[in-house]
Amino acid sequence: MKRTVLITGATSGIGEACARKFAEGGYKLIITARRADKLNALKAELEAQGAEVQTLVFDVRDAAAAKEAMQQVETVDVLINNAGLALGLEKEYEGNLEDWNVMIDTNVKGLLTMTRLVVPGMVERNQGHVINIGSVAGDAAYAGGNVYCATKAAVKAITDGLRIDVAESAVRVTNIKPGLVETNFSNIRFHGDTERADNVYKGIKPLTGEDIADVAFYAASAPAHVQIAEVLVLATHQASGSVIHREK
Ligand code: NDP
Ligand code: 8X3
Repeated sequence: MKRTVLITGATSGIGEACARKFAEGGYKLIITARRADKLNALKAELEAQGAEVQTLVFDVRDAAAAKEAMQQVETVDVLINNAGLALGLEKEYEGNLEDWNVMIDTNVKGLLTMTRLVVPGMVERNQGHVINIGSVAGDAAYAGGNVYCATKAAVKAITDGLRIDVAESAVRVTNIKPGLVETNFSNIRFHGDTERADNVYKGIKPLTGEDIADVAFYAASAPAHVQIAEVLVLATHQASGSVIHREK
């Protein structure tokens, strides 16, 4: 029987690349995000290639909406908690309170909501895999990263905590921590300032969503006794969240 992957934030970047990769790998897909038009376009594209795709439109910050949407879901074998964002790069003492709330509510509380909704079924079936998309930003703060870095440090602690709590079961838990990945991430971070967003990737060949999808797919495909607990994936000329070598 086909395995099912549920991917949050599948309308762009890493989540969209995961959808393509897992569809190609023979999974049944449940793709979720807020933008119905983008989800439907991806569904049509993947179904034309023979995949079975269900879409769920909800905001991961809305726990009631997530719960209601999940009532349409039977079994999830792999949950990819990917929906997330950074907003702003201000100094912590000059930051925007609303931006902070959105990041914390999405990256931390949204991920927890999905975990709480999906993992009980995995434990009951003694089978499943949770793949959280953390970040190099969670390893150490960088200038202006403050609250975003904190949310990704929280993702690390939440992932490690879940791994401990399901250790008696066959459920596997993975934290993938990418460095610079060229997606819509920086456009969102800089509130649509495309020039500033483009500068993030100047002078370095960044990772792509596909690079991260490959790692997620590998983790999900490893033999059942192998748990890829954590993976830090950086572009070759990036050494940490703040050390990036750029060609002039
Ligand atoms: P994108 O902006 O390209 O994609 C973000 C996705 O998240 C979109 O599909 C968006 O869908 C979804 N999303 C955002 N907020 C919500 C919400 N409240 N509810 C539901 N879905 C939401 O960025 P990336 O692909 O780069 O980011 C994906 C993940 O990877 C994030 O967690 C990010 O922190 C992490 N990451 C990114 C890195 C990078 O350099 N790009 C590096 C390390 C980690 P929609 O708007 O349709 O709801
Ligand atoms: C996204 C990567 O380095 O911009 O998590 O924080 S970074």
